[in-house]
Amino acid sequence: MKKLPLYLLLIAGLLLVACGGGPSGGPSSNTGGETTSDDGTVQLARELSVYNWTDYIDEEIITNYEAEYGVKIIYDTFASNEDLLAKLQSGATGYDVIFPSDYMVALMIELDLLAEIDLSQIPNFANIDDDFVNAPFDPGNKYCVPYQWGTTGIAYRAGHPFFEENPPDSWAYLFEPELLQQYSSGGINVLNDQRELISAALAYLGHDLNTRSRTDLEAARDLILQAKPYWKTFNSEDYEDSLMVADEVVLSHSWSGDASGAYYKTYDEETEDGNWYFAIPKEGGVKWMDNACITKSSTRHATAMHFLNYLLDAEVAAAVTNYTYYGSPNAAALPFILEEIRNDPSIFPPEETLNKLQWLDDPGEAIFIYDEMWTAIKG
Ligand code: N2P
Repeated sequence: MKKLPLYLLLIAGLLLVACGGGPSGGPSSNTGGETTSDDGTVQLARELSVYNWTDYIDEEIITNYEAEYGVKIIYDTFASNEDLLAKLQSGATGYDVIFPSDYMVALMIELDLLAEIDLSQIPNFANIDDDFVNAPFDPGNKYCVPYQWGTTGIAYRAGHPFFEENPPDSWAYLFEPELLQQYSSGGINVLNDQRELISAALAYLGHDLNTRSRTDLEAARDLILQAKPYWKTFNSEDYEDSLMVADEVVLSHSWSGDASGAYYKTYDEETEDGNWYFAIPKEGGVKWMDNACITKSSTRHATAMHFLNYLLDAEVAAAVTNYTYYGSPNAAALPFILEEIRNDPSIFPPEETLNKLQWLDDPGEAIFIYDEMWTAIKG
């Protein structure tokens, strides 16, 4: 791990003493706040509140940070960008570090929900691959650092008689009744995620995934409503384990890492194969990047940046990917990523596959149309 500038560097022993909550009161009786001494030394806060996607970090990464730096992490999870936004907009001010995706970063910047970061305090930012720096949704990385990236496609049960003959290669496998009839009795899951599900429908219809057209979005809604009776579940949280690994479904709209996770968790040494395969539909779809950002309301900004820097350490970032099976934007992490993950085209797809995929943008005012369609879909 690269050394932090001296004034941010915490001497763990000192912190433990300072935070012991001794009878003398003063800063040490402060439950979470940081303190800055006259010489500019920042002592890390006692606590940091981190709000991340479900099942998106190896717990050991958290406990290691707590043990090494004496900061207690209050960890909470959300299921979608929209849930995260709703939480912040409902006035929740306790969260310090959050993990919005690309389009949601743009929206949150606009809504003034994010605090600017100081990259000079995040030396491990130098570990990030140039391809992931300075993304259009956050020019100059003024607000966020890249955390994980991936793709969205279709996971399907290997060995299923229908899929053996007809390997899913199109979003038709999620939307066309003639196909759905052939395997829906085995269970089909879709991501409980409004941009993702609407994007899959838009891709199948040949529309721009960032369309602002009401006509396009209504067509996507209608396609979804026609297929919905064939779907068993809307789940984007624990579908990997509770539905795919558990064989409760035979096909799922899926994020790359969850499909790969299901493959590795069901891997059989004898057959040298896992039960779940992942396909990127020929019509294309979404590629996404999730980011670590600091809320505007955070009162523990220096500690939050310290934590961001920790996440960007090469070995820590590799441990994240070795747990989540998502792509890492951290170039320095690559040598520490398990070989089977590094060489897995479902996780790190070839250029020609990536070129078929689109990043999602902040839809501007059309967000209200997306919300309206989603309400109709879920109703
Ligand atoms: C993992 C969540 C993946 C995040 N459970 C997709 N943006």
